[in-house]
Amino acid sequence: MHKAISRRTFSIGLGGTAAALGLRARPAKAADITLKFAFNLAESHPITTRSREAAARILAETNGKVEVRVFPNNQLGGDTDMLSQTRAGGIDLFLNSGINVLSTIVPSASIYGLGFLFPDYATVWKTMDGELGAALRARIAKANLIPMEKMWDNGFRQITTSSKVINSPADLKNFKIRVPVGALWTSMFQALGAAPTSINYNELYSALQTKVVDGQENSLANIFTANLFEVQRYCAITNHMWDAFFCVANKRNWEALPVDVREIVAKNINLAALAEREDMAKLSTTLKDTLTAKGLVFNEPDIAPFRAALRDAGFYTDWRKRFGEELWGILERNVGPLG
Ligand code: X2X
Repeated sequence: MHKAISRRTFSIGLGGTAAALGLRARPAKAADITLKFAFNLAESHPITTRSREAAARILAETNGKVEVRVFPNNQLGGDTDMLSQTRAGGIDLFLNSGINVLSTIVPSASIYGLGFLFPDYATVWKTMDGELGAALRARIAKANLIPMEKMWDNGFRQITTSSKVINSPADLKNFKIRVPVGALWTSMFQALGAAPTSINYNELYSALQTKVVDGQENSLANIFTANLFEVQRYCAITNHMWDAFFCVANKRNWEALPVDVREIVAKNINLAALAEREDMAKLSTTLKDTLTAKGLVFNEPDIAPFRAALRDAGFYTDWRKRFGEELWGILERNVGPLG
């Protein structure tokens, strides 16, 4: 974080000029505070659009004094690198999935990625905006990362391959698939019989192109916005997990901000997350057609055998022990009995 003046004495005036400046406002002079906001998703992803919108609102509402600089598309490094920078304070605000690198610091943050957990978005948001989300945010805060309240949707995940149609767990046997860097992801695809490799998102396209791996799994929004359809041929609609991002702030940098600035930043980031969820819901109605037109070939396997394979491999029993009874109990109260 860059600060031009002492934060102890700095406080913004919440005058009518904010509205007068409008969302297109640019600071006439350099902002007093600049915050770096970074993540892995592509420029055209709704998360990027909505973060830029939040940044414009924050600038306007602070009369040009607080500039949030948005760095999408791994501009500041891959996820592992961005997480280190966030912990060190070089990045102020980091958007990352609790199942992804964030789980290397806060393992329980990945619990919502358990296979075949959520039947629909109604259950997703009831759970994550409710008791489970609060419990995970409390655990993240203990790791000196301050989580904003609302999660950003990263979508239900589907499996793509360059080589074959995935119709049953047997088709995944020894299949070389990329997964993000998180223990739950590796464990899940091992339990399904595949051969997962952890690769950060910034290296995914080239890993697929050079056939380091033959497939990957992601939301249709990411398959589209990261151009993965160019290097993949088949897509199985498995909805095997749902993912979302926490926005976490470096604790020291966050607490150095004046309280009124914190409020404006948090409010606009949370509003942006809610708007982004709507964007994703709208996009989900058209993406299959869009990607079909780009040449991706879809199939819709019966998911019961995939679920059974996870159960039989002891996946749920194993992770229940790792997550512990408290979180497991909260989860089951929201989604019903697991395993
Ligand atoms: O790395 C991925 O696949 C992505 C973009 O979906 C996540 O950050 C979990």
